[in-house]
Amino acid sequence: MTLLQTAEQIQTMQIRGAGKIAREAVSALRDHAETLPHTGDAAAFIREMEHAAGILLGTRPTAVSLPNAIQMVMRDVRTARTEEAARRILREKADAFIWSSRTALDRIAAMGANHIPDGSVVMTHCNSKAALGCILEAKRQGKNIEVYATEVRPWNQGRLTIKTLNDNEIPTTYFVDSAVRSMMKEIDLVIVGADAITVNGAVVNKVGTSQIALCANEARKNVIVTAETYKFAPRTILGELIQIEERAQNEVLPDEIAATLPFVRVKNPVFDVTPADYIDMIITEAGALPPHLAYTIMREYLGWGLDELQNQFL
Ligand code: RUB
Repeated sequence: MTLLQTAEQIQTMQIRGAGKIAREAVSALRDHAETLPHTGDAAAFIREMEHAAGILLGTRPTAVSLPNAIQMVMRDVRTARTEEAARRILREKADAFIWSSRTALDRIAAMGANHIPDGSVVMTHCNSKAALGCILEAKRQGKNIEVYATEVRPWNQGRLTIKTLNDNEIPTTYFVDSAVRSMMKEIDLVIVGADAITVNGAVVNKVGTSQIALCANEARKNVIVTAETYKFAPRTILGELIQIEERAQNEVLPDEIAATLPFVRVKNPVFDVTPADYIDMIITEAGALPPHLAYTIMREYLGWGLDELQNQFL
């Protein structure tokens, strides 16, 4: 698949989910470099790779895993002195990112499974590889668990989730998003993924997550977020906001119906923000942390200490 095809598939959601988007984007960058002729001109090679990175970055705005992954791969490529060095660094960094991303999922699954007691009923929302990993690991350990999964309008990612759960013989209950509050009394805890986590510990995830967290808070049920450290958004330290993707209105209301309703406006935000107060724990590969330790992750894991921050303002 070419880089443009990968970009198109991310944009049209054939490739989706924050972790997968990051891994596929990094693979596309690595494979794109292989298609470029060797000219000995490092600057030209780096320019072309920056252009390619820009195309990938323009696909979807919310999942911070995408810019973080591209930055991890491109950072040292930019300072390479020869084309061959730039190519080698790019290959090594891309492979390292993909490997560490998979390892992170395994560690999160192991830690998350510890928080799913035998006999419990877990609610999940959307289709998160990190969240599902914990549920599958709990099942693998022989725990008797059940899952409540939402439909996830308008893209119905819940169908992907229930397919995986069914394939793994996990008893699952499927329901429309608006039934979340009614279902709260039947579940024990909530586990979801994340597209971005801000410095104040707020979690950006599939729209509807914040309503689930609000209902869980009311019902005194724990909300666990599972997220690899590259889902933390260091630039929120500088006051940058996470852009919430708004997709086309015809994903919600067909054009032919909308055409008959000239006074009706359709909004289609695909993510929302859950404040830290509604989250009990964020499970990362670095450990299970309370959300207010988000800055520690940014400093220790992503290298955004106070020195780096000051450099941003110079
Ligand atoms: C996917 C979504 C997922 C997160 C985490 O939204 O909100 O919960 O991306 O997923 P979309 P993962 O379907 O719009 O991409 O844990 O797999 O990274």
